[in-house]
Amino acid sequence: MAFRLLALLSSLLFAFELASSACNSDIEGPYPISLVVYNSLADVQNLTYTTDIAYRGILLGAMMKIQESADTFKFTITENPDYGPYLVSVNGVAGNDNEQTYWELLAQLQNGTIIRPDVGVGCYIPNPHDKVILKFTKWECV
Ligand code: B12
Ligand SMILES: *[C@@H]1O[C@H](CO)[C@@H](O)[C@H](O)[C@H]1NC(C)=O
Ligand SMILES: *[C@@H]1O[C@H](CO)[C@@H](O)[C@H](O)[C@H]1NC(C)=O
Repeated sequence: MAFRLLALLSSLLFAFELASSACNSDIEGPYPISLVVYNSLADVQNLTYTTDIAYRGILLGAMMKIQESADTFKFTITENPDYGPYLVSVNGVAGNDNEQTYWELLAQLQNGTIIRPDVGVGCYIPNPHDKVILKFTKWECV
């Protein structure tokens, strides 16, 4: 008797799961990315952080999540009316126009290729397993 009830219950549950998974078939879970803070102008160690990012979530969201959870990661931005958030400083190190320094945004894809996104942190959508690199560096005048 108890067994029959259990069997009925579990088949009901199964039917329910089928129905709900059919409705939610478009839902994609979060995926992991890592973030490397790399100061190419100073002799300091890289810092690496990892987090989960929402399916097709923006990098800025992942950075805010890391900032909340790791007290060794802090950043500041300014809002540009055309291009959104500009990354000014990371962990107290700020870009400086006179010294032509800035935080460059790079991403190492899962297959090793390093790309330089053509958008900033507010628009870049990391791929699953991206290693996002925030590189403090200089720009060259042309
Ligand atoms: C010069 C330049 C830079 C210089 C700015 C140095 C300086 N202080 O002068 C440096 C090298 C720092 C730079 C960096 C980046 N840039 Co830039 N940059 C340009 C460029 C060639 C000219 C801008 C300019 O001087 N306009 C004239 C002045 C008078 O107008 P302005 O409004 O004051 O210009 C300011 C903004 O453009 C701002 N700025 C420059 N780049 C970026 C990028 C972002 C995301 C933001 C929010 C602001 C911003 O800095 C300028 C000076 O203050 C433009 C392309 C173009 N031909 O316009 C790309 C451009 C604006 N940059 C772009 C990008 C993607 C970046 C980076 C994200 C690249 C990377 N992967 O690292 C980084 C920013 C990273 C960060 N820290 O957030 C894109 C933005 C596209 C978008 N929709 O997001 C553009 C359009 C080039 C492209 N790929 O098509 N950039
Ligand atoms: C820091 O990270 C950059 C970018 O991934 C890499 O090129 C560099 O070798 C690293 N430096 C150290 C000391 O690990
Ligand atoms: C790595 O993947 C990117 C994007 O999927 C692709 O454009 C690139 O050619 C690949 N590189 C290698 C070395 O496989």
